[in-house]
Amino acid sequence: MGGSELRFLAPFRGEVLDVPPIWLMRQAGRYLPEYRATRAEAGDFLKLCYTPKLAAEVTLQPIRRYGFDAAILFSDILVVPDALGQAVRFVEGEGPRLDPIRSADGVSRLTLAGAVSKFDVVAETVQRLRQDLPHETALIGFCGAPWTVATYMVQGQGSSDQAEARLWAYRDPEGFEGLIDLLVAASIDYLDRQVKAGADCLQIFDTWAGSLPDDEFDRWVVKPTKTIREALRELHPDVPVIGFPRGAGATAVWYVSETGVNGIGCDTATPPFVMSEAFDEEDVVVQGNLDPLLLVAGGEKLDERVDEILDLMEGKRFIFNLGHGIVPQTPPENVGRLVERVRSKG
Ligand code: 1CP
Repeated sequence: MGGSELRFLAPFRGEVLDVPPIWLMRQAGRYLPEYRATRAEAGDFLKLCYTPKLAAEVTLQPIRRYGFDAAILFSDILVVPDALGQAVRFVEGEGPRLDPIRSADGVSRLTLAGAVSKFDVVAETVQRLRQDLPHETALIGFCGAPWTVATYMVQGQGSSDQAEARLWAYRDPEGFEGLIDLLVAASIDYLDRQVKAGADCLQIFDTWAGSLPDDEFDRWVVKPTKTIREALRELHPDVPVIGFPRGAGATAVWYVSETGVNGIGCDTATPPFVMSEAFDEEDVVVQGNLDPLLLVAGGEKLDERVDEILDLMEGKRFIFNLGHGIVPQTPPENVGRLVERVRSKG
């Protein structure tokens, strides 16, 4: 697997590089014409995720263009509910739709045993990538965190406030816990298969971590992530796990020390002094946090901000990334400009 020499993994080995490794969340996606072509060939979005040849192709597209230090498996966090038996549809121009689950009864109809065949299709994509990626490129596997995946399963679609999951968690915590426990077990199994197939690093996306206050954050974000992290440490002690608890704010430090993640993804709103100092006492690599909209704006503003982030994180174990995913209206040449700027430093 060549894992140990990968430049991307150097910060996890404790090394500080002059030029930090770089990859971008949603680096494969609609801003790339070649993605739109492969997506049209697949027709349906989930079909793209479940066709290893096509999923591997779109994973490779941004690597060919920009030579990022890491590729991220092309899939979606909603593959897990789909595999568990809650059918997911992607409606063109609207986003995901699921038949909502709001009771223990609904959870009891899902099965982990049934999910394995779909998890194995994703693992096949990872295997292909292991063959096709340049030797110097790391491969990141991922899943959605149980809390964030649950918000879609309970709401039945994306939402700005995740109200249905939050209400269920308040009204019937034991029932809701049944769903979270199932997602913890499914995530461990899914990530384990990705590593066995060749993933060098894992990221847990908790896009909606910021919607929960203190005790709820602890119970639904921190504890499940800790369980997943500990189980994977038993299975694959050398594979680093990056947590991305978007919107966690000041509790991100607590999240790191409790969960034991090896990397912390900082979102766009994370202030510079938090990125550069708040994690100093933790054994953790910091990743982030350029505003994805600066990548749309481009120009000198983009250059200035990139330089600020590089200066801020000089001498730290750091991975350059955005604070959230690339948006579809991003001009591809601005991504090239960013990569060049980062690499010309140091
Ligand atoms: O039409 C299209 O082509 C679909 C657009 C798209 C893409 C490119 C979706 C639908 N998912 C993806 C890929 C994807 N999603 C990746 C691939 C790897 C990469 O290049 O980074 C990853 C890691 C995700 C993760 C994901 N999916 C998250 C967590 C990260 C984040 O961005 O916050 C979430 C919340 C989703 C759900 C999802 N999938 C797609 C959409 C439009 C949404 C958001 C739905 C909503 O909340 O309204």
